[in-house]
Amino acid sequence: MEYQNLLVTLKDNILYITINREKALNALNQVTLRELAQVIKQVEENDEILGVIITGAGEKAFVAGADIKEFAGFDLERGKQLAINGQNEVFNAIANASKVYVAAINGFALGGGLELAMACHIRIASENAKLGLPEVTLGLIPGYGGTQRLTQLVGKGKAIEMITTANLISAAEGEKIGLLNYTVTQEELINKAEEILGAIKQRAPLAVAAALKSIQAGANLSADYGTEIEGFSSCFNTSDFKEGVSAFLEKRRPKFTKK
Ligand code: DAK
Repeated sequence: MEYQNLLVTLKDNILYITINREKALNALNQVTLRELAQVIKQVEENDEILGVIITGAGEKAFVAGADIKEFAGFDLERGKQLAINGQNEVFNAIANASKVYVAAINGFALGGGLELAMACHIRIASENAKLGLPEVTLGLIPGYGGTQRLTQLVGKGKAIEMITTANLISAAEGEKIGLLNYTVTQEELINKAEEILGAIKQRAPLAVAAALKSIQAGANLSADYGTEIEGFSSCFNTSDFKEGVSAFLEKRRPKFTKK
């Protein structure tokens, strides 16, 4: 099947998904999210697929977040609906999948991009990768599960630091705090993902699926995505959101007014 913003290939029981909007640093717009939802659904239905690798086109970015130019005009209701749809059809659908997804992070993984990587079961990054949740710079909070998944992966203290400072961290730091499984060179990135899936492919698929289901059931028990969606969508009604997005588009520092 042909996609506008994805390259999708099946080889040796592994599905390779490349987000292919290199000029926009592979930012997730609505078309890309819809296409991802379609592919993720097919992964569950296709017995030939035993594992998935998600990466970004080029050597600069995995995904530099949701598409800021697109969501600049959203209001509370639209933001809320899109957050719910995105959570259900893409981010939670990956996390709850019966096959292992590996994020091969080949550069910037920011905002919705890091949230996509965190929805995957395993994360490997190239040494040049930079990771962060810069939403508060835009007057927003993470809206695709980031407040919950980052906390689960790195603990509350580091998650609060990363989300409230909006600071980016290096791949080395990401590995140190448990956000990444491995850091490798750009050349080694896909090989490392294939090596891990190569082992998983030889194991009993039903047992792998049962293990994933059991681990995820525990994670879901301690996650509150509803509060995140409420907090995220309420930000769309603030002047600080409009200012944060305008400042990004005008390439200047934002001036927040707490309104
Ligand atoms: N969206 C749209 N375009 C983006 C983009 C993004 N997230 N990131 C980069 N680009 C575009 C830039 O605008 C630029 O386009 P042109 O100006 O050439 O047209 C091009 O990609 C190259 O970027 P730069 O020129 O900025 O490249 P630099 O090397 O100078 O900087 C950078 C790289 C990654 C540090 C910088 O591009 C950057 O700060 N990007 C934005 C990072 C960011 O704040 N990401 C968004 C986080 S917030 C939602 C649910 C969730 C979310 C939103 C809505 N709903 C349910 C509605 C999530 C929000 C986020 O992800």
